[in-house]
Amino acid sequence: MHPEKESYMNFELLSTDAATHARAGRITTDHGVIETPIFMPVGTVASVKGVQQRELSEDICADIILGNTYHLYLRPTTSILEQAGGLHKFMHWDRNILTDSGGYQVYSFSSTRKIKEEGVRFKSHIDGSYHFFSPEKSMEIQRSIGADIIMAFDECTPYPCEYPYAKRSMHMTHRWLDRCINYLQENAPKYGYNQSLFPIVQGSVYADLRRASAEYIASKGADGNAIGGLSVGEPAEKMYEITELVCDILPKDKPRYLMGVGTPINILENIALGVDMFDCVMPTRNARNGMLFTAHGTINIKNKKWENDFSPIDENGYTFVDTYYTKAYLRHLFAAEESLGKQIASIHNLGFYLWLVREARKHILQGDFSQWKNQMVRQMNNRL
Ligand code: PRF
Repeated sequence: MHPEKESYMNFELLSTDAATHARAGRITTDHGVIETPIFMPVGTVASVKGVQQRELSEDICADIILGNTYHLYLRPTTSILEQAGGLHKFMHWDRNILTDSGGYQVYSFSSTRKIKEEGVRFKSHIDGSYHFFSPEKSMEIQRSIGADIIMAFDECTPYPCEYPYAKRSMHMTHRWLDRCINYLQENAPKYGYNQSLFPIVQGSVYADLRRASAEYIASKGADGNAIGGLSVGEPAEKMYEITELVCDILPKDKPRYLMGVGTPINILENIALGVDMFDCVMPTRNARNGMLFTAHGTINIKNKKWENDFSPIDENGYTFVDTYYTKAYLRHLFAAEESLGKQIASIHNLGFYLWLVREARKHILQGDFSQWKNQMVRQMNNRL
């Protein structure tokens, strides 16, 4: 699509907050513009659970969603995705897609897995069959899926993790990254548009390992860089400490993606440390359990106290559902176990997350991010 350029992805850094390290920027790919900071709804199996693509684009205003190599490889399989002409066409989503590389999902979903230098052997959580992922295989699958941003194949160490294991694992993740890069040098994208590889910083909670990993990742000159291995059970303060250290080393002129984070408060704190991109299952998973995020705190909509509360779900109205339906109605849907309840709650939560990052961006550009963030963090800590 852009033969004159080796890499089409472009990142413009528009503004950096004076009081924090928060940044407002703009990523442009062959599938459009992503205003940063951004939250990416998770659509593991070519579906953001309970939410239609039209709602994602028109109501929630998502510029980019996330898919998972592990799941898409098992179902619908790469053969089906190739026949469809890639994931964008298969699911009728013409904005951006990012795919995770599979490693992390193998660790969280597969009951048995064996990690070796060559790659990871694992058992499918669907039918128990055995499969093997290597850095090359992950790149090959991600080329067939055809996401705009693809992730390097890494090992996400658990928490806690002994220092020697974390160190060995980090070096293996670096060697795997080189194999991903080599593979992509020899194999062009399949669908005529560019795919940007984001490498992933690892190193558990050890400052010296994180520093070494960030320097190694930075030296690759990728279109964007990710921080993995956090939000795996460590205290939030530890996560912030590591994010700060890593952001200080990663290039300023490239987007930074913190994988699998997090609560609305985690997101604002990490934006303040210089992170531009986030994803998490929390807004959709918690919605399915009846938990709503709002600017004034969280709501358990299943609670009896909402039984006769006929006020709108959320007066702020992030999406149409917030003012279209009442709390009492949504509570009823959960009590009656109607799937519509989960759908409405998912649209609300995603709408809120996307509103939150748009507001953050607005305040960064306006120059009052820090005060706004501190007030939001105080407010969102409540249980309503
Ligand atoms: N690596 C990859 N995906 C991830 C993570 C990681 O470390 C995390 C950690 N929170 C979430 N998703 N590849």
